[in-house]
Amino acid sequence: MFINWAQKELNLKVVYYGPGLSGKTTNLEYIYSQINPACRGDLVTLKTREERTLYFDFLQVEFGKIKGLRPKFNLYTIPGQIYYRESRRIILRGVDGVVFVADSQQDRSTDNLDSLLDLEQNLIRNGHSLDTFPWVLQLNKEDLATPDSIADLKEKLNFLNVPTLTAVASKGKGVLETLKMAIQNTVANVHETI
Ligand SMILES: Nc1nc2c(ncn2[C@@H]2O[C@H](COP(=O)(O)OP(=O)(O)O)[C@@H](O)[C@H]2O)c(=O)[nH]1
Ligand SMILES: [Mg+2]
Repeated sequence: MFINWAQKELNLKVVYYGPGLSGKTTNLEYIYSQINPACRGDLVTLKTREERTLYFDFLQVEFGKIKGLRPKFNLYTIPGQIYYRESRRIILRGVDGVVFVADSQQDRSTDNLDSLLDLEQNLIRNGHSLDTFPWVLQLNKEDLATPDSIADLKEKLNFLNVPTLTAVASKGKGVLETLKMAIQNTVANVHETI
């Protein structure tokens, strides 16, 4: 969180976390395509040749008012692949809220869990932890899931009973709903601190 009192701006950082290819970039692309250009900045995406996220994607959106301040939500994605651990740590610095984008396909179950544990470790490094930090769970790729895999994911990933939504990010389903929930969650938490 960063407050620019001269500009009456409240900057909040929301990070889309999750294993590689779960749909984090797709979420930001859809948000970018749907939000009035007056209320958002450019979508900055750094990609490798294989079109996987190398460092991060970034998008800034502006909504409403909080205690007379204009909140700007800085949305970031992390690179999910194991070897970008250092990038994830850097991106998580100063984080105010997290959207965990899980891949609902049955064979990604272990990858989801590994990524959630990685998030927990990195939150702890920042003085937070999953059980007190504002985060929401998006079960993405619902179109490729079986009823079993959704139930299994809820059991494995939602042991803390956080707000949970299913989504098909590639079709825009559940994307704005997830963002709204993440923003509400994050704002409720900062309200206590400003
Ligand atoms: N079938 C399906 N494909 C999806 C969905 N969301 C994303 N994808 C695809 O999954 C791939 C990886 O998505 P991407 O956003 O790059 O993943 P990231 O690594 O988490 O950023 C892309 O080909 C997307 O089009 C979804 O809900 N359903
Ligand atoms: Mg990506």
